[in-house]
Amino acid sequence: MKMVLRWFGEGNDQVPLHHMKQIPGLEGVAWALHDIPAGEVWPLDKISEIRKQADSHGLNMDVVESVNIHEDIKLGLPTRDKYIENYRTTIKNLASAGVKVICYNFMPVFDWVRTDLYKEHEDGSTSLFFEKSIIENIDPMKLVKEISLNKNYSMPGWEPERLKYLTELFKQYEGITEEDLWDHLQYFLEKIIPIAAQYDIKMAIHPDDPPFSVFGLPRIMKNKADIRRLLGLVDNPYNGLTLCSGSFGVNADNNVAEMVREFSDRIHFAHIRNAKTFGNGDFIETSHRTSDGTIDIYEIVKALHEEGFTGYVRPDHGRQIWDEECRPGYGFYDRGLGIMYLWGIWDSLVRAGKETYHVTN
Ligand code: CS2
Ligand code: MN
Repeated sequence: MKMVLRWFGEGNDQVPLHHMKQIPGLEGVAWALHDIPAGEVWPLDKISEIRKQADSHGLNMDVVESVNIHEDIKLGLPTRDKYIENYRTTIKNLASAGVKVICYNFMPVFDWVRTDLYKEHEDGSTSLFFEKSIIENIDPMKLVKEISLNKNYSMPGWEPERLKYLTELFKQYEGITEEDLWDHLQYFLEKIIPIAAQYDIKMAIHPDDPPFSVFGLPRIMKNKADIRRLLGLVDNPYNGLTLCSGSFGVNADNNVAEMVREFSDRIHFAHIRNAKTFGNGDFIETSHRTSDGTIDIYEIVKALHEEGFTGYVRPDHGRQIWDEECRPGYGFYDRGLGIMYLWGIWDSLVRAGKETYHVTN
């Protein structure tokens, strides 16, 4: 596996690249042009600026997270063709900088959803928390205010430009079913995958987070059946998956290690994190360690290892520890610890494999 870390860009990330580079085994950053609104072309000069910054620290920029999809594409509006054309141009531009994987998601209106960004654990650390009964009863506008107000940092997926027209957006989604969303995804992929293949960039859809409908909006990337359907929409290796353990894993019916085994050849990027579920739809994000949460991180890494996974991996969200000032979910310290936990599992599997090899040969 090739280890990368999410980076929000110079001046927008609390962690400088030279600190990231000090993490053992870190090869690159998962980056994005966060100031370009969804639907617009990513300009070549801005991309080559990132190239220079990454190069000067010996980090690759192979993975982009995310090139966001304009809502008109998800809604299937006639204006979608213009935005799809822009997306194709962005793919070509990214290819010129050597990008290999584009992570994206197809969630209407919101990306990830939580009810508390600073839920305190017994040890005083904090992390993202989801309480189902709150979501069922809260006005989305109120949640948006809470999430975007108390921050010094913009939250990925909750960008102000995206949320400005929230009421109108909700209206537009009235009557849009999951089947409609599938049709719109297919339309998009049929136009995007050929160009992605031509430019050797793998498309990797991120699952719905959490993996069920919120605020009555349709969501279609929730489980194994959905992944099978996605891969069949355009049956091409360039149409693949971001396997996010924390998104799929909070539904007890999703066995993430099994997903790895079934879909390994179409997993281009993996997000690995743990969460503790409470059986009623609530969950809290924890350290990456298997025994701290409900998701079996060891089994997932083992499955990746056994499948000979050579794609990109990043630790996903972490807790906020040691009084770090950071974007909730994106503490550097806990993600760094997460990386070392993942390497610990991986290295011992590699070593055990070699030792078995020696014994039998
Ligand atoms: C990420 C997602 O921060 C997170 O929850 O895992 O926001 C992810 O970046 C997007 O859904 C990918 O498009
Ligand atoms: Mn993720």
